[in-house]
Formats: sequence, C-alpha cells, structure tokens
Amino acid sequence: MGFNCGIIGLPNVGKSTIFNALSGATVPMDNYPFCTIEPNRGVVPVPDERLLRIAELLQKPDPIPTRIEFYDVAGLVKGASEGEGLGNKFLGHIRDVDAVVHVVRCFHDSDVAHIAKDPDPIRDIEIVKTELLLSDIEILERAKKRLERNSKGGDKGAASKVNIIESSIKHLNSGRLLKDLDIEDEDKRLLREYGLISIKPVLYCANVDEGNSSSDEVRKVENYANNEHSGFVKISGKLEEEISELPKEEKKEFLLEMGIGDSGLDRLIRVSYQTLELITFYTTATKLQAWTLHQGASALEASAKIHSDFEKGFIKASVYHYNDLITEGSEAHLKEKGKLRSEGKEYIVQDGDVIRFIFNV
Ligand SMILES: Nc1nc2c(ncn2[C@@H]2O[C@H](COP(=O)(O)OP(=O)(O)O)[C@@H](O)[C@H]2O)c(=O)[nH]1
Ligand SMILES: [Mg+2]
Repeated sequence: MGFNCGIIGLPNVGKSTIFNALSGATVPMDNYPFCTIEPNRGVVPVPDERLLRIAELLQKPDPIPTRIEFYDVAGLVKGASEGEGLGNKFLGHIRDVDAVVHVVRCFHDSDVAHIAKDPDPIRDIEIVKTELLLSDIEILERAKKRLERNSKGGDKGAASKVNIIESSIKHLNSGRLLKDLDIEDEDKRLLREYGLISIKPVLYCANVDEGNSSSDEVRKVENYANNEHSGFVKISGKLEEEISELPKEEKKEFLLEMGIGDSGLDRLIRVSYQTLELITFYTTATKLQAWTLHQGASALEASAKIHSDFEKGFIKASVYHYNDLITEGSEAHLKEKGKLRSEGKEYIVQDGDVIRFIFNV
C-alpha cells in the first residue's frame, strides 16, 4: 500500500473542505485523477515537474505519477484520550496513518462556530496535541507495567526497555512529541511497536482567509512548526474548494488570473510528501513511471516496489540522475559522458534517480 496522511484538527477548522478540494486537485496529470477509496479516504497523484520534463526529453507520453493517500479523520474533542465515545475512535484512526496533517484554523468567519470566541491557533494546536500526548503516555504506562512484571519473571531484556519507556514518558510529560526524542534508531524501532501517535511526522496546515495569508496568527503557527521541527504549509481551504469545483479549462485560467501558478493544494501534497521523508525514483522501461521510496532505501527495496520478480532475480541496476539527464539532454549523451552507472543491491537510491533493473528469473 502507498503512504498515507491523516488530516486531523479541531472540529470546524476546514479539514473536510481541504479534503474535498484535494479530491478535485488541479494537478497536470489528467489521466490519473483523484481516486476515492472510501468517502473520507482518497489517493492523489503527486505533482511532479521532473516527471513531465523526463517525459518531454525521452518522448514518453502519459507518464504515471506516484501517489499519496489522504484520510479525513473525524474531529477531535477535548477528553479524547480518556476514551469518550468518538474521541477514542479518532485516536484509533490516527494510529494507522504514516504522517499527520494538522489543520489549524486561521480564517475568520463568524458564521462558522468555533470552540472559543477569539481565534487563537496556538491554543487550538495545543488542545489537540495534549490529547495525543496523553494517549501516548497512557499506552506507555501500560507497557511499562507489563514489562516490569516480565522483568521480575526473569526476562532480561525487559529492564532496558523499561528505561527507554521511562525516558519517553518524561519527554511526553514535558509537552514534546516523541518524534523529537533523541534516541538511538534501534530504540525508536522498539517504540514504534506500541502504536504511538506522537512519533509520526507532523505537518501543520494553516487554513487562512483568502487574501490575508500573512497575518500574525499565521506567522505564529509557522514559528511553532519550525520550533517543533514539523512541516508547515498555508492554504485557503475555501478558495481551493471553489477552484477544484471549476471545469478543467476554467481552472487553469483562474489560476493564471490570480497569479497562482502553483495551487495551495499542490504545495500541500508536495510538503506532505517531504514530511513523510519520501523520495521519488523513475523507471522508463515500458511507460515512464514515478515511484515512492523511504529515504535511505536500497536498490533492492526499490526493485521490490515494481515487481517481486525484480527483487528475486536482481542482478544489477543501471542508474543515472535526473539532473544529469537535464544537463546532457539525452540518454545517449549520458552514456558518452559516463554518467550511466551500474549499481548493486546495496546501492542507496537517491531522490531523482532514473533506474533500469536488470534481473533474471
Ligand atoms: N471563511 C472560511 N470558511 C471556511 C474555510 N474553510 C472551511 N470553512 C467553512 O468552515 C465550516 C467547517 O468546515 P469543515 O471543512 O466541515 O470543517 P471540519 O469540521 O474541520 O471538517 C464550513 O462551513 C466551511 O465552509 C476557509 O478557509 N474560510
Ligand atoms: Mg469534517
């Protein structure tokens, strides 16, 4: 399955509006539109300039973009971590996502109810964050009790796990997300087994009034995101929803008129992709196609994305980089200049690699 982002936030902040806008996203990949899995789950193609340039240079029509899934998680209420009705279910759903897109209301509209009269995005962020932290603390407290019992029963590994859990709980109690806890990768892998939420990457999405996108409030959210090492993107949900409902031709015209070449949605999709620490590589064998990998993945893992036969019978990968293709202009020139390399299974795939797998089954 692909990578997915859960859209979360307080009620009435514009989550569903943004999700609906995504379902009509204005990406230039007409043949691969939004695809709905369930009413609140959908897959969007990732806008990719490089893919279009490669298609031009290699004369490969109809390239296939890579995709990312978005999931509109029903609103969170205060007390969710105490397991009250919907709240608990909400937290359960976020446990399944790879990254969290946290929508923050920065728009002003007295017709749309909000939890408090005065808008205060940072307070709103912290209400949601507190529930996530409390939920993680509860999970870890339970795990700790279990491990302590096992430790007494003679399980030698349990004691060191308890240490990791204790420092995690301390970190959470100081109001910080587990994703920023500075521990060894191995220990982080251990933590991942517990279905924790705050260990996931976060992207704050400021939903702003159209035309007033650089207010103090928005800057505060951006700073907050930076301090937390989280992603940030601003978008006007309502405007994007309106654009997404226009017929295709009008959509392009409208974006040009407004001077928005790059729609907020494209940015949202792209930044989500970055937040997930994903990279893109390309294959050109039959069709030109973009594929998604985790940063640091090997050529063998890349081959497995395409076909299990590639993985089983992997011999080598013939690789060049997108930038070199742009510089040299064609694959023939790349070869002449020696920029076409042969790599083995262990090769760490780079964002922008164009790969041909050579395999034997
Ligand atoms: N003025 C304004 N209203 C918005 C914006 N985004 C969403 N809304 C409105 O806010 C209300 C709640 O939006 P919705 O997307 O359902 O919020 P959710 O509860 O977070 O899913 C709806 O009436 C939307 O039309 C925006 O950017 N500006
Ligand atoms: Mg909603």
